Amino acid sequence: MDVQAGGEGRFGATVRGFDPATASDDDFAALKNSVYEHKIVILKGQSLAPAEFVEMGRRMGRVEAYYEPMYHHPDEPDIFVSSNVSDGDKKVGVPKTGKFWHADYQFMPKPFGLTLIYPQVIPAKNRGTYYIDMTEAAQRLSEGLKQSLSGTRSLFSVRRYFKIRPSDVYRPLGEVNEEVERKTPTIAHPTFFRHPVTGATVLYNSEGFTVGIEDADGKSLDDGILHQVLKETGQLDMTFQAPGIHLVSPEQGDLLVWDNRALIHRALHTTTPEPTVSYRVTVHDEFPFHDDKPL
Ligand code: 7UC
Ligand code: FE
Repeated sequence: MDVQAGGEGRFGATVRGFDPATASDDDFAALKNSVYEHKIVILKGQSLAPAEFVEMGRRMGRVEAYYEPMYHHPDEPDIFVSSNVSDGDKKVGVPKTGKFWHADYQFMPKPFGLTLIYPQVIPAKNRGTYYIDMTEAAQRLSEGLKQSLSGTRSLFSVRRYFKIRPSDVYRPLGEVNEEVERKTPTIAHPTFFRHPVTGATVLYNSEGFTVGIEDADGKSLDDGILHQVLKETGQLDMTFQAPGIHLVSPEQGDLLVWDNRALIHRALHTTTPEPTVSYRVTVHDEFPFHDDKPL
């Protein structure tokens, strides 16, 4: 396996010559170390069937299927399908997923440590995903904001980006809302936590899923503070030119693995009617997601 940091002028590292079918446990451990070190690794030249992609995830930790079945691959429920393509008259997966800044499962009590994305059909225009390294963003925050956030917890909910399911047609919106609050109640994570592998301070916050911030006594901080966090980290910049925003545009055969503690991401969806399909497997690594001790 050949790891090249910043290969091809890109964020993260590029890995060539990694074959999941023949890789040893040590090879997988080395790959995971590269992911924690570089935050995102792009494995080149992959050609995996859906079951092989899931198997690769299993070599990296405990795979967890998405909680809403409408995203599942018909043969491999552990694969989350983002797709605007219909298979005959059967729709597979969900279109326009993740088109907002977030970390995967950030609204759940135990988010995934690692996300694997394997693009299947790549559009020619407007392809890829934006990333922000929130360990770097934590360091860049203004001193005043760092102080306001110190020792706080951030509150998370999926409510603003929960997708209406086909079975929700004709249901009252209030009833759907109640179901979302019951199944995925608002939960808290430390605003700053220590990354269990790298020891870096992670700023755990996103425009998509953070719904509030509270101090150690459970008292809500002014909403202006959350706005300032989103602004200083670049999440409100709709030109995506802010320092710290990186675009990764994969090509056929690329498989991306990223550190879902350190990075937030935002999908760039094509505005043209081009087909686009991407498979995702999410994995809990062997470390606690965080130690639940706000810094
Ligand atoms: O449809 C979507 O954008 C899915 C999103 C609400 N959740 C992805 C995740 O893993 O948190
Ligand atoms: Fe995502």
